[in-house]
Amino acid sequence: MGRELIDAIVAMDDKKALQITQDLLDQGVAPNKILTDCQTAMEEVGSKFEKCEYFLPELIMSGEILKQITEIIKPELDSTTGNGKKKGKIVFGTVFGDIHDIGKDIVIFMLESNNFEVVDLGVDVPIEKFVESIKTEAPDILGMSGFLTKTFDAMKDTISGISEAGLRNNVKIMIGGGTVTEDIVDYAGADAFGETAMDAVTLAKAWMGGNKNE
Ligand code: B12
Repeated sequence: MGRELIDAIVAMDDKKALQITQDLLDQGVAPNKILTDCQTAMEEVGSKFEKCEYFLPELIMSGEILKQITEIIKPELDSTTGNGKKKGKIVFGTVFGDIHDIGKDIVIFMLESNNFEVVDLGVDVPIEKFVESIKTEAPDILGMSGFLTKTFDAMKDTISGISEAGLRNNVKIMIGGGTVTEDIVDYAGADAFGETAMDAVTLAKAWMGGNKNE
């Protein structure tokens, strides 16, 4: 069934992909497993794009399908609901030069579901906006998404800007998204990398002194 979902997304069959998602949820398949299949599908779409088998319209369409799937599974994702005391404040954004927001929005949703307060700066966020928000929002953590190889430099430049403003020790910084890997942590001067939205939650809980398995 997982493969069927992947194939439906890659074939841009939105109706089928949404139906399979609903069927999988009805069968009790974990929403995180569905998300993993979606990431696999997006990698396949991405590689077809690289090989010039797909073009920009397919990237856009796959993004639209994934957004709709996310809406269906959001209510089913694991969360520690409740209006309890917030565990910490996080400023989050996709770095400048980059407008990918699907992964970012899933991470923010998971953080909020796990009782973190998140300020979403959006996409293509200039260095100054990150710096300003650290001053005004005084977050515990800064999260940055980036999906293009060129955004490794945007992450590095943003963190340099934060250091130059004398604010680097005020926040823990986590990075992630599409092409980002563990190696970029040192390159950009961040504190940690996360591969999935759940990794972001685990990191945030660990940094705020919470129990990771809570
Ligand atoms: C959909 C898509 C688009 C859509 C985006 C729609 C949207 N609203 O986001 C559109 C059509 C706009 C787009 C545009 C472009 N795209 Co595009 N896109 C994709 C695609 C197919 C899927 C991305 C996606 O949504 N994945 C699904 C999500 C759920 O997964 P995720 O992003 O990895 O997020 C998860 C984790 O990474 C993690 N995470 C994410 N952020 C963070 C942050 C932290 C702190 C942590 C801990 C974790 C974390 O949690 C998320 C959930 O688990 C990827 C292919 C790929 N393999 O990713 C290409 C891809 C990213 N795009 C690519 C390119 C080249 C482009 C364009 C330059 C194309 C063009 N010629 O115009 C433009 C760039 C525009 C810009 N300036 O940003 C390339 C980048 C190549 C590179 N190495 O730089 C890719 C890799 C495709 C490819 N293989 O060639 N794209």
